[in-house]
Amino acid sequence: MRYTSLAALDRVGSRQLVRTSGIAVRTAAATCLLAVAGCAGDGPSIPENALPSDPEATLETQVLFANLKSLAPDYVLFGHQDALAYGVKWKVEEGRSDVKDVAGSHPAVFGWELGDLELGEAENLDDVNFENMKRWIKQGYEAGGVITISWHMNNPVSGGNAWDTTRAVYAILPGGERHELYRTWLDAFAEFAGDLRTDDGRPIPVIFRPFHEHSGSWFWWGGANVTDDEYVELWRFTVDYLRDEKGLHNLLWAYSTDVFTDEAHYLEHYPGHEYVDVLGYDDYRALSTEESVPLMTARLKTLVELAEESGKLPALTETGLEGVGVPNWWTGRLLEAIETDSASRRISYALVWRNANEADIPGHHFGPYAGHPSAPDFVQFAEDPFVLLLDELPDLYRQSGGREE
Ligand code: BMA
Repeated sequence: MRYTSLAALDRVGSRQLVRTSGIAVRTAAATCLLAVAGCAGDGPSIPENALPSDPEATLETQVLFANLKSLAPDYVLFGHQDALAYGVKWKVEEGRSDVKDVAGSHPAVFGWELGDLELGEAENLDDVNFENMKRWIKQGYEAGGVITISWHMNNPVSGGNAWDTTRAVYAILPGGERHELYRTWLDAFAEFAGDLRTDDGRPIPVIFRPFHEHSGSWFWWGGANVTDDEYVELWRFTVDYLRDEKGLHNLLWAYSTDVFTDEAHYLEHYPGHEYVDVLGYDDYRALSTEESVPLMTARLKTLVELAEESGKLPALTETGLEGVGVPNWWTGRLLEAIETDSASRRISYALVWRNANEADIPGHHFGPYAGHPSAPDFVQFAEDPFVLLLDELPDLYRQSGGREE
């Protein structure tokens, strides 16, 4: 398949994707990847407002960020949590995902979860082996996908899990009684992230989304369990420590609330533009009824406007309807919420949560799977030229030149 460049896509118009039997073919020849990055000969010159918050971000991380921003106005990348690890009816089958079973391609965005890494466990809280996870992250990256990581971190004060709302943030801040413990947890993260490398040693860019859904009160780092100042200090310390002390420069930082009422609500606890790259939010509510779909559209508009003003990347970092009990949920609700408005459609990606294996948690799936009543609608969703799966992505990691595959 010939992949072309984003710049070429821009020049020839952004609708040069032609699908043949579910496989996208891009028609224009590759010249230079990014209009914003300059063509071969110009040298790398990514404009200021396209740059990630880390001034020392690796070139690939910068290029990914700029490329995602360049795609955002015209496409939405579809993501799925734990896609390569298991599905509703299978576990650990190399090369398989429920999304691929249904639509012929893996998702464009691969979400992964680190909960229990901090305890030194071999597997995360959902029984995904961390060594396997590293391999799948590499596979996803090498196939051209986007990697994002969340962390349902255990409660560092009570020893309970992420949902144990014993107040704890104050204790892990510098000077707090659990601060040294928290540093060891970040060290574990740094070791994990440090292993995410290509064969020739280049760090794989990751959208890192810690302390998510903090506008709700169900995690120890959220809502009533933390003050504004504590949250901001925790976020900044975490960025400074991983970036400056541990030397991780392959991270794009995603700030990701739960549902919110307006811009001011969204920005409560915001740590500042120098500490954030992606403006995201999680929404499991709006798409549960047809009447509330416009609520998601309105929230996405707010995100897009904020992100475009500040040079950030807007994203629907988690969504889904558990069990997908509405057969046309994909086109009738998700696509409807994103695509119909000229602002909301400018988000970068939308990720649905995991498809838990039916032997572990029956009915706890947010993606489609083969034979599920929503599968035909998912195929239609995936075939919409606006929606990109993995097989339709241009090379997101290169500044110039497309690639032949
Ligand atoms: C939640 C559920 C849990 C899971 C957690 C972390 O939303 O899916 O079963 O343990 O995410 O992945």
